[in-house]
Amino acid sequence: MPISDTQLSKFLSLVLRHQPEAIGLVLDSQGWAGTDDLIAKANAAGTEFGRDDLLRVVAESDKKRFSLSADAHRIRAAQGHSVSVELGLAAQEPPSVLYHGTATRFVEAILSEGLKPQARQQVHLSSDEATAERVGQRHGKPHIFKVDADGMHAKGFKFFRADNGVWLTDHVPPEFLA
Ligand code: HQG
Repeated sequence: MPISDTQLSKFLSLVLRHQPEAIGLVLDSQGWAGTDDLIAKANAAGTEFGRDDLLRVVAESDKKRFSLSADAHRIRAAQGHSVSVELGLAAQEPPSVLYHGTATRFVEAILSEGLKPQARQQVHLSSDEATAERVGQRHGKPHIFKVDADGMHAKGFKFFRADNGVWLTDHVPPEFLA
């Protein structure tokens, strides 16, 4: 059965971030899959879509979740992986302040342990508060942490900017959180 664009976007997040093996797909070390391979394996596993559908969902993704190679024959998730991938991003100087939205029930643990990647490969941060608020709402009553990215950068912590603008870092110790 053909699927909606929203379902296709969720399906792509699942196989490109978390469970490529669900359809027998293998990502390379940087998280890329061949688009033809992806389409063939998805269709064989009962998730029907074509190349046009794939390109439309990639282009229209609100958060630009997926990146295409220059020749559009390879695709990967811009961020959010739980499978181990090396995105190959160069470390960059972050904006002086970054934001992380979470749920109020996690605040106490975060203040004692800092921000940890949990199931993902890295901690996800945003450059604006509104995005952080939306991210936090996914988990419950939102709480926004301000991250002293400038202070972390000065201490040698590395920051990476995913293709879609999300900022990534390995761990944010509590002393950099407000
Ligand atoms: C929390 C979405 C307890 C953390 C979004 C978060 C984002 C802790 C949750 C992207 C903790 C993990 C990522 C600690 C962190 N103790 N809880 N020490 N450290 N946490 O979903 O950042 O729509 O893995 O605060 O827009 O919410 O999927 O991460 O609440 O960019 O494209 O543990 O996913 O993008 O949750 O979201 P997640 P996230 P997509």
